[in-house]
This record gives sequence, structure tokens and C-alpha cells, in this order.
Amino acid sequence: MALHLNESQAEYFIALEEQYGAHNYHPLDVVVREASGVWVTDVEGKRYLDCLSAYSAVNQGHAHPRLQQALIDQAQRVTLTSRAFRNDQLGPFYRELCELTGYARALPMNSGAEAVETALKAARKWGYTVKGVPEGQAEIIVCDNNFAGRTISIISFSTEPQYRAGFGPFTPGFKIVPFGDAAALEAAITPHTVAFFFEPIQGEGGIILAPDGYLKQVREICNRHNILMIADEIQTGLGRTGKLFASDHEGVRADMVTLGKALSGGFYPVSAVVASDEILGVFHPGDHGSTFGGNPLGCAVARAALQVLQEENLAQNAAEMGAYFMERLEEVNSPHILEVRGRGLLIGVELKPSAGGARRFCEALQSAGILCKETHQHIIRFAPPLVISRQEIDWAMERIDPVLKMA
Ligand code: IF1
Repeated sequence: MALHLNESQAEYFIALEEQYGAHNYHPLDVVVREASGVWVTDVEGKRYLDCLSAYSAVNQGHAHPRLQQALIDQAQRVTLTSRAFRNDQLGPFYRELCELTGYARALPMNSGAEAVETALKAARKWGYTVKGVPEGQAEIIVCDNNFAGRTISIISFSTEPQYRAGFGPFTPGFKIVPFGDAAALEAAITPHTVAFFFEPIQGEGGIILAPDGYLKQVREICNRHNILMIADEIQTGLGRTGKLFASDHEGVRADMVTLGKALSGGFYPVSAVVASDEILGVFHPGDHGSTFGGNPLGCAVARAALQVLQEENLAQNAAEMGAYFMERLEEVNSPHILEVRGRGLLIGVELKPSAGGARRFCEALQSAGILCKETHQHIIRFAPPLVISRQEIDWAMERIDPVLKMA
């Protein structure tokens, strides 16, 4: 380990991570010390504009003072009771989340993957107890190129070989259809199908938008076959695409929605499933739970995160600033760019294979003061916090433009 270095040098922290940590990530070598709004500062004092937002977990901006205060205030009262007892934050969080989203009930968890697992369990049990599918025969249809987390059941329906390699045997009961193909969805339905689980825009899949009208077709197919339409809005929800939910762009309401990430504004792991009484009513005491799920600290932070989202009109800002950001990116005259796509502030720039891969552009952007992350080798994701201003986008574009044109 680089013992001769000190805590003002990035290499010191990188060496510690390399020596003591599992190597399950390949991060950029930027060592962050503090952050605020869209800005991040590393241990050497260099400032960057964050265009990843911790994968849409800090929609409200880094270190938001309202969220900080909610965390501090609640931490001085009580942080965890377990669900063996009640607390004075969970009920208000339930009401505020249900009123905002328009669903009757919520079930709180911690990570996004736990919310996804909760939704899958609810769908299966709804299938057996409400729809009448024979016990143990439930089928759930998912899309290729999905990303919904890292648990064994979730990677059981992943189509990304690396997410599955070495982790079998896999959980049965899932069918995979092409994203965006309503006919393929209908063809895959059997009397044992209980749900269709999808992302309205595939984030990790490469900022893949469905064809116009797809969600409406899915809604109609799910109605006709009495199967649950479950939208994973963990990355696309809570204002990221310019509306509360990405599904709102087509005016389609899923039967059940998974939420996470920005539900706590990046301050504390808080996730949830929202759905009707009939669906979440399948859970009886003792069926399902988690030590930290619905804890008062997480609920207090999530309540503030939802208030900030609404009071600062972050979805509207994402719509306006996203349109401006995409317009500026589309003006970049670079031989490397294949396509600029996205919705709101979930934007992907797909590069031609001849560009040599997105990683080198992300490293060049880092040197220029912009933090991005590549996805699927050729795509650069631009997803800044939803508080970004036009001036900050202009500052970013002064640096992004030359990088996208580099040899
Ligand atoms: C990693 C990806 C993004 C998600 C959707 C559920 C989850 C995620 C749509 C699970 C989580 C995170 C996981 C993180 C990186 C990041 C990611 F690159 F992995 F795929 F955002 F695109 N549904 N996505 O995007 O939520 O359990 O992580 O709280 O695993 O590297 P989680």
C-alpha cells in the first residue's frame, strides 16, 4: 500500500480500496471528499459536475440541506425500532407516498433489489390467491436487457452473461421477451402468467426507450389477460424523465411500481413498492419484511425527499433542462456520435463502434471536470441531478463538446 502518500492524495485511497476491498467494480479514479448540488469535489480539491447522480439516487442534488436537516433531526430522536413496534414516521411516510403516487398502499424496504423481490413475491402470491394460478406454477414475463438488481432471483432473469456467470443455479418461473415488442409479450402469456415486469426506459440496458404506444399496448394486454403490469421506476421514477414516473409520458398506470434511489435523495437506502389494496393485501403479518424496512430515520429522510421533489418542481426542471441538454448534445458535430437519445435528464449518447468504446471518453470527461459512466461499452450516460441549471449545462457543454470530438 502507498504508505508514503497521505489523505490529500487520491492514490492513498485507491491503494486502500485495491488492497482491502473486493474488486467488484472498476470505478473511475476520482476520490470524492464532498459534494453539493450538481458539484462534487475530490480529495485534491478538484471540482467536477456530476452527470451520473449515483445512478439517479441524488435527483434532489448532493447534500440537499432539507434532507440533511431531516436526517439530523430524526437521528437525534430515534433511528430504528424494527417493525416489532410502530414509530411516528412510517404512517406519515405511507400517506405522503400514496397520495403523491396515487396508489392505495405501500410496502417499505431498503435497496431497490429488495423492492423488486417484494414485487415479485406479491405478484406470485396474488397469482395463487387471487387469480387462481396453481401453487408453484406462477410465471413472470420480463424483457431482455433488463437490470433490476443483483440478488440471485433477479439475475435469474437477467440476459447479461456477466451478471449470471458463476452464480447458478437460478430461480425458475421467468420468461424473457424482447423489450418494446407487444406481440411477443402477448405470445408469451399462458394461464400461469401472473405479471409482466419491465422498466419504462431501460437504463443500464443503454437508455433504451420503448416505441411510442408500447406502454398503452402493454396495459391493454395485461387487462385482457388479467396479469399485473409492474413498472420498475427505481431509476426512471421520481422526476428523472421529466414526469413523476416515466410511465406518465404515455398516461399509463402500472398495477404495481417499484421505487428506490431518489426516494431518499441519496441520503439513506429507502425503497418501496406501491400498489392497490388487492395486491399488497396478499401480505399477512409474518409473510415478508426486513429489519430496516420502514425505519423512522429512512422514513423521515424519504418524506423530506418527496417534499423537495414537489416543492422544487424537479420533474418540470428535468423536462426543461433535459430538452436543453439533449438539444446541445445533438448540436455537437462529432464523427463518433451514432445517436443522442433519452427523456428528461436520463440521456444516452451512443458512440459508433469505431470510436473505440465509451470508457475512454468518460476518462477524458473526468479530466475535463465532468463525471459520467459508460454503459454497455458504447454509450455515455448523462444523468445529472434534477436541480441542474441552464448555466451549469452550458459549463458542462464547454467541456463535453471537445471531448466528444477528440480523435
Ligand atoms: C450496481 C446498473 C443502474 C436499477 C433498476 C433496480 C435496481 C437498479 C432499474 C436495484 C439499480 C444500480 C445498481 C448499481 C449500478 C446501478 C445501475 F448499472 F447497475 F444497472 F442504475 F443502471 N432497478 N441500479 O437501475 O437497485 O438494489 O442497486 O438499490 O449494481 O452496480 P439497488
